[in-house]
Amino acid sequence: MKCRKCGGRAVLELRRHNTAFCAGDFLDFFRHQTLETIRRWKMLSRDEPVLVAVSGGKDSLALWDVLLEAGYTTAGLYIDLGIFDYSRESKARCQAFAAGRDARLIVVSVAEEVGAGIPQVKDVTRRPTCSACGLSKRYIMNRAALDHGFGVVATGHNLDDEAATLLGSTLRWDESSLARQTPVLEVTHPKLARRIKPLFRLSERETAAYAFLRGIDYIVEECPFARGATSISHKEVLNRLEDVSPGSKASFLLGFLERARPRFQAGESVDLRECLRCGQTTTGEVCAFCKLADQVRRAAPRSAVPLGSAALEPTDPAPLRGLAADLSAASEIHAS
Ligand code: Q46
Ligand code: ZN
Repeated sequence: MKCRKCGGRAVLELRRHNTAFCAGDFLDFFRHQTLETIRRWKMLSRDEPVLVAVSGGKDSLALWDVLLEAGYTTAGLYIDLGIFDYSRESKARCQAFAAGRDARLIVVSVAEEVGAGIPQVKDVTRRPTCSACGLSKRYIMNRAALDHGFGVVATGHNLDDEAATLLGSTLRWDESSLARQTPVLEVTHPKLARRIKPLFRLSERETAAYAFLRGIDYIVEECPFARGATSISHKEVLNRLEDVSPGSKASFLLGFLERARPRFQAGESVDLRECLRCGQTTTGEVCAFCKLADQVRRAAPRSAVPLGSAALEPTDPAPLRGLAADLSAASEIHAS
């Protein structure tokens, strides 16, 4: 297999683009796709500082790497969810990445903000774990951006993430999620930072290959709470479709963004105001994050296990689905 660009030995075949690249040309392709996405979707201007939400995984660290290389002014934001070894190891990866590039990393701990880490929050609220976690992450991302003077937050969502979210929302015909699914969430209130997803046209396999070829040390295990998530089944279904018809994920997502989303967006109007307690945006009087923190506070005296303790740490190995996917991308590179 030959590189389409230089004719040298290719290390990765991209069936949906009907092409293959050597290591150097693949890295250029990846950077170009990311920066072109930023330009075409008007995500960022050249001199606009951007806060990059990093989880320690391949996608967000690959994104930060591309933005740093391209000369953007960035800081990383790591949100410590307090999820046992997963959080300890992912935080260490982010700190090492930042230290190795002399980049600024802001760390915010959910336990300090809400009163307990995500595993303990899960025990005191009726919300599904990922819903409480997602709410906390969105809130902290926005507040950290405003507190530190960033008007925009970038996340590492890739094509597989976005296509799986779209499939889930479509299966439920969740019109408000469909209206909000976009790679650029524009601000509709002065207290909101713009949210952008510059990797949304690159697949999980491509970000794994980029991180591997760049020597980025990222955490391959997924969060233990990801086990059994419906988004994983949606990704598997889409992977099967992609196998028989390369390009399916991209045409599903891009077709939606171009042709269908404007119709859902038209019916969506939300009246935002400021939370009476914290000043962040909400549709009611007190925001969902403040209510969550209240629930945790009320539960603290009743809890048998001190909130914030790691006594409930699971003994099962962390799910290795991410590892399997990444190894297959890496072994393709080795084998070729
Ligand atoms: S939402 Fe759920 Fe993730 Fe939070 S609890 Fe883990 S799996 S980290 S993307
Ligand atoms: Zn609030």
